Amino acid sequence: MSVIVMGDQAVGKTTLMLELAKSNRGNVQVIKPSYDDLERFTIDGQVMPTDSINNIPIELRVNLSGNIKEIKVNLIDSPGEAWRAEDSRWRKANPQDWNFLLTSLHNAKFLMIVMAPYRELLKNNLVGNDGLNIEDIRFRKQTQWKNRFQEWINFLENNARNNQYVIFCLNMADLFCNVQQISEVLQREKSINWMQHKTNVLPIFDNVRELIYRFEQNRIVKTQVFITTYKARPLLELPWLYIGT
Ligand SMILES: Nc1nc2c(ncn2[C@@H]2O[C@H](COP(=O)(O)OP(=O)(O)O)[C@@H](O)[C@H]2O)c(=O)[nH]1
Ligand SMILES: [Mg+2]
Repeated sequence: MSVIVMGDQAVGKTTLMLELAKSNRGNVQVIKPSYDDLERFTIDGQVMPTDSINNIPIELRVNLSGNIKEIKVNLIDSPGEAWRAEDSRWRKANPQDWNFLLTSLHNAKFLMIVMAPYRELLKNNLVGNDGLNIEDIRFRKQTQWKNRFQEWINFLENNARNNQYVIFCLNMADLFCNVQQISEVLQREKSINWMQHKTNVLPIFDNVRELIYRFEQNRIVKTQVFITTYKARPLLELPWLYIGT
């Protein structure tokens, strides 16, 4: 099965994949490729901006409440420019790549949309601790963030099939909530009730909840929402447990 990872520039798409391969502990293990193989996506320990489409076959071992399952996933990482809705410069300059992405999207079982948090959601101290600035252009103001979300919905309405699993990941959770605390709660859970999970996470998507509901109305497969961060393993793994279920 294939998973396509979409999202604007520098929101953490590549990091989510790389970090998953970094550790062999936890409920999701990357059997192949090794982190060393994936290091070609980094330079001096930093993730390089993705300037081309990377189609990476990975083998995962997921532990679903004691039930071990090995899954093969074709992970398609993409450059953020490809998804810029406001101008299609990249698409015009790279027609073949764009075609490949659209075809991949059409054939994928899971569509993962990674987003940075909006500015008002951020906690000043957490952002500061990470050496980031709240004014960073990745952190859109709430209204702009909502508009961007609407653009994703429009895009999905035009390009996604209604039996594909759409996953919204609000990444960089470490900048807006206590990820340690959430991780501990997650680790205590024996099995995950995905409906309940969605109910728990949706309040963070409150300003776009109506957009999500409207989008879902005519879909065979409902959407799923996550808050993710590479800084807390349980949150990093969760979308993959869902995919493995
Ligand atoms: N604080 C924080 N920074 C992150 C997180 N994920 C990614 N980043 C940072 O965001 C930058 C862009 O990440 P990258 O994976 O290249 O984004 P991509 O362009 O979407 O693939 C890097 O400097 C990462 O270290 C996260 O969960 N928390
Ligand atoms: Mg990238």
